[in-house]
Amino acid sequence: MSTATNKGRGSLMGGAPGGAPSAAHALLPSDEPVQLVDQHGHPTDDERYPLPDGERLLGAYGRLVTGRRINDQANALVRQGRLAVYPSSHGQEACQVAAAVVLGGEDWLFPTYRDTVAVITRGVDPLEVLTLLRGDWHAGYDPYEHRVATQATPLATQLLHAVGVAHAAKLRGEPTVVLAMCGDGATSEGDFHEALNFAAVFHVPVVFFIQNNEFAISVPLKNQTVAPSLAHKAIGYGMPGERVDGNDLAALLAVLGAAVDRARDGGGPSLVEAHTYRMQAHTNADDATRYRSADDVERWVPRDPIARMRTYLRTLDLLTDEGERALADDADAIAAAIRKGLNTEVDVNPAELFEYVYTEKTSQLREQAALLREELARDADAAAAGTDGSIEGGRR
Ligand SMILES: Cc1ncc(C[n+]2csc(CCOP(=O)(O)OP(=O)(O)O)c2C)c(N)n1
Ligand SMILES: [Mg+2]
Repeated sequence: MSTATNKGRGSLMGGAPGGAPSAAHALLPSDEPVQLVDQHGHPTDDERYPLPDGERLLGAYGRLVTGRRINDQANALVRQGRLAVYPSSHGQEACQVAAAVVLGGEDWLFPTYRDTVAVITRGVDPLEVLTLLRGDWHAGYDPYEHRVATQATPLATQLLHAVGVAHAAKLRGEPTVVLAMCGDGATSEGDFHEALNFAAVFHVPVVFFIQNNEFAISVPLKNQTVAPSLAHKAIGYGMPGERVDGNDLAALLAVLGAAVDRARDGGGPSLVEAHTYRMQAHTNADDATRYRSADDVERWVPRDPIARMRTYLRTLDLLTDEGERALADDADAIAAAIRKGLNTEVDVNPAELFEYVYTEKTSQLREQAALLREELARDADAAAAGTDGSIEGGRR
């Protein structure tokens, strides 16, 4: 549908909807989120950002298919007791894939606990990523290898770390851009404010990417903010904000790509809000039926990010039956490797719990480590003697 707001240039393209009447207006997101391919798979007449070419979309579409398969597989592994927890990004895969593929090798990604698919799309081994959610290692991957920070569970803390890395890159004269992800709920944290303010004042190359999936566990967006949108918060810091359909892969690639280019060209930070929906419970530990209805969720089913891009690419004859089969086979192979890896028992050394955090352990940690060593030694003795080492077993 053609509206006055989807003409002109987007705020990340150096303009504002309909032509900016003032510098302040140029920072504002438009009223309607950017949408380049609608939910039926048809291109829109939104002219604010260029539609990515078919080949680029096809490549990213393959990542969507894999991302969905990884979400399904991880959920199944939770039910089988192989993963302790999994915050699924089912329905948010377009955000996950776009956040990773708009970055170059020199850039950094700062993800949250929900962004497993983004981390894998960036190139980190799926097994190493999921190790964290199995609970047997501090973080399963080396952040420096693919320039992906560890997945942050404390809300919004990663935004400050991201700004620090971007600031350092700028001081060193490196071309690095940092993309920092957070949820709608995280925008209520003080760290969100501090990160955006510091980034704007020091003009650092960082893109803040909010996945607004309408919930922070059970708290709906309306209890989180009464701002016109989360992207409108950007103007308070003096950076441009943009709103994008978070289930439209094409729009996400265009908008996040423009934000990254802008940061790399010395344009400073920006804030992108993707409008999406958390289709599944917060995690397996949450019962979402207690605070939202099945109808609420149903409404988002037709907006699925994978179905619409599939229709678009099939209409252009870029995606064929054979191509679809190959993508499904690739995704199955990744899922099979995840199953195999996570069904293999690993030898965990509990003493490692005390390693890798402090160069020099605190006195409490030294004490606790000693207690654990004693307990492990007792268990080993008990095992050798054929008893279970417990009080009931007569050893303590
Ligand atoms: C500082 C902090 N406070 C509270 C929590 C508990 N907590 C974990 S996830 C979550 C909801 C976050 O919602 P949102 O930012 O929208 O991300 P989503 O889970 O929807 O991706 C909360 C409150 C936490 N992890 N960290
Ligand atoms: Mg949320």
